[in-house]
Amino acid sequence: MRTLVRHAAVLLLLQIACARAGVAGEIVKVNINDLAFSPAEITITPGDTIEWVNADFIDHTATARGGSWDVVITAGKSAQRQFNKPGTSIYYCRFHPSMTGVIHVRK
Ligand SMILES: [Cu+2]
Repeated sequence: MRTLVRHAAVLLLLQIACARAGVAGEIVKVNINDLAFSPAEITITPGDTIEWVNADFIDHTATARGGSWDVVITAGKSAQRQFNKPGTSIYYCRFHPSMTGVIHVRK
């Protein structure tokens, strides 16, 4: 009987650990194609990571207006950034300022 209780306790701890790991978030992809972010506007959960996938043959950046963050996405490669704080970020490409995107991080 005691071993059963112990097993139940271990299972419960494992479940809590897995639930915590889930808080680390998901990877959400934003494609870059023909000088445009797609989707240009996206809503994510705190702890999620945006992965920009650059399918163009030229380098791009995802740069926050105001410059609080900056990610360089080399031609044909991808790059990531995690977002933890709720709020809205408007970003653009430093090399092609007409490329813009919006990230909403839910509360
Ligand atoms: Cu660009």
